[in-house]
Order: sequence, then structure tokens, then C-alpha cells
Amino acid sequence: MLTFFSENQSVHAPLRELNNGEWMDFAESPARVESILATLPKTSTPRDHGMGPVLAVHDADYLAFLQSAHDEWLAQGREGDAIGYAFPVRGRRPLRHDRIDAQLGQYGFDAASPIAVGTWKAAYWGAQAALGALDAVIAQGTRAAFALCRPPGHHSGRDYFGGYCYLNNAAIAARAAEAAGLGPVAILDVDYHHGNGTQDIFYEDGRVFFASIHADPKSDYPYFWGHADETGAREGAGATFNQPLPRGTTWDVYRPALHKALERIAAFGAKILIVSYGADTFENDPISEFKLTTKDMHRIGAAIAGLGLPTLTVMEGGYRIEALGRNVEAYLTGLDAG
Ligand code: OKP
Ligand code: ZN
Repeated sequence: MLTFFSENQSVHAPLRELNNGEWMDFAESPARVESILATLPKTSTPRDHGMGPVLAVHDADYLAFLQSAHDEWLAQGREGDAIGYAFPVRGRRPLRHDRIDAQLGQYGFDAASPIAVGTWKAAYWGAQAALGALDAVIAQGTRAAFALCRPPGHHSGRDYFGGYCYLNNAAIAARAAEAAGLGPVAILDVDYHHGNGTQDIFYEDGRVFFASIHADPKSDYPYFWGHADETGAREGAGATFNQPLPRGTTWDVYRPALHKALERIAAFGAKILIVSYGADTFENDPISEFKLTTKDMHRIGAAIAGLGLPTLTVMEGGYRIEALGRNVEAYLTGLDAG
């Protein structure tokens, strides 16, 4: 499997996050990548595709904020990672603020996603990794490619960050695929958490199908998106397909949901598939509650390969670091074998 990754992605290393009322070590650590790289034969460094494909998804003011936020944090005499604490309630006027704390609230939606010194650089190159993997699917006619994206992307929307995500790698690749004439595009999100950013970006877009299987947002983050009755709007009506599953989900529950998602993607007439792959559905994940095994990761890959579509996988979550490489390897092997 052709894999794309840039060393620049490892410079994003926030110290801690606010979780259940306590500071804990930042779960989305650079060590995740080390675990995955150890199981992959070789990786390629993506070329720099510039800001064009990023601007096709994200607002310019949001991108300017991301690039300057940590400098501004330091300029205010703060130390360490920038983190917000005041968030506007829905319906407030769209005020533009200079104060960094207000901006962190405006553009962020949780307190789990600090902006550290290397955040922009890492996020930028994570998106480039997704674009590099897309190049491989396009130009080299590879059936499947893997972007070892880190930080992850699926919680990030057009103008917001959150859930360890700053740029939406899957969405950036999807728009680039459309621009290259490879559409219609389907995105399948199998991370434990609902991909709210991806959903928002394509919610009114009928040309990109978004299917997600995730922990029920009644019990799990991100709570405010991912419910089964969210099915898209306007031109996008019917092109969003959410399947929330209960905590404790094992393969016998997961499998039929996966097959339903794949059926819908086939019926939509997708010509290319982008998978947001999270290994946090794993039974021993420290922040998640599904019960999938490493063998099930292989089954997920094989089932997806059964669609027979050119497939670009972008890495999302997965936090049991000592098992992460094996889980990713199992998924990719399944994708190759299926
Ligand atoms: C990112 B990805 C639960 C707090 C949740 C944020 C989780 C972000 C997951 N107590 N914190 O989808 O793997
Ligand atoms: Zn996740």
C-alpha cells in the first residue's frame, strides 16, 4: 500500500487536553505515527500542493487565524499551548474579535484541541499527505493509497477546529478529487467518533455522499452531530447517512451497519471512495467504547475493497498506541486482500 506522510506532521505536540473535568496527557500524540510507521514497509513524502486545495474547503479568515494563533498567544504573554475557554452560544451575532481568547472560542468548539507551536505546520502537511495519496490514486492508477494524516481532520469544518482536528483532510482530498474530474465522491467515516466537520462541509452538497458509523452521539462526543435523522439538506438531502451504534458494539453489530453504508455508497454511484479510518473502534482504545478486534479491522478493509472503487484512506483517530500500528496494518491488509 502506497503511504504518504511528512515528518513535518510530528511537530504538532500539545501537552495536555481538558477531559472530563481534568487535565490529561494529549491523547493524539506524535507517538501514534511512530507506532503506525513501524508496521508499514515504506512511505513517500508528499509534494507541496500549496494552499489552493485547502482554500477549496476552509475559509480564508479561519486559515489566517490558525496560522497566527500561537504567535498571538505568545504575544499576549502566555506560555505553552493556546486553548479557548469561552464559546459563543448559537444565535449570537457573528462578531469579529482581535482578542486571542475570543478567537479561540469563535473558531474552536471544544477544549480538547490546543493550538501548539507546530500545529499549523503539521496540519498543513497532513493535508498535503492526503493530496499526495490522491495523486497516487489518480496518476499512478493505484487502486488504493493511504495518507497517514496526523493531526486528524474529520471534526474540522469550513471555519472551525475541534476534536484534535484543524484541517479536514478527507474533505480537502474530496474537493481535489472532484476538481480532477474523478467524482462523484463518497466519504465513508469509520472512526469511533462522528465526523461532524465532514458532515457539515457536504451537508447541502448532493455530489458528495457522506456515510458514517460511529458511537451514538446521545452518549458520546461530539454530541451535537451524528444523529440518525441528520440526512442532509437542500441539494444534499439524502446524501448524508449516519448510523449511530451503542457503546459495547462488537463485529456482529458493526458488520450489518458497514454493509448498509457500502450499499448506499454503491447506489449513489460513487466513482471514488475516501475512507476516514479511525482505529479507535478497537476494544482496548483508552477513550472509546466499541469492542472491535484487530481481526475486525482486517474485515473492515476487506468489506470496503469489495466495492471495487479506487480508494483513498486518510488516518483519523486511534489512541491505544501499542496496538495502533497492528490495527492499521490489519485494515490496510484487508483493503489489499479484499
Ligand atoms: C478525535 B477523533 C471525551 C472527550 C472527547 C475529544 C475526542 C476527539 C476524538 N471524554 N475528547 O475522532 O478520534
Ligand atoms: Zn475518533
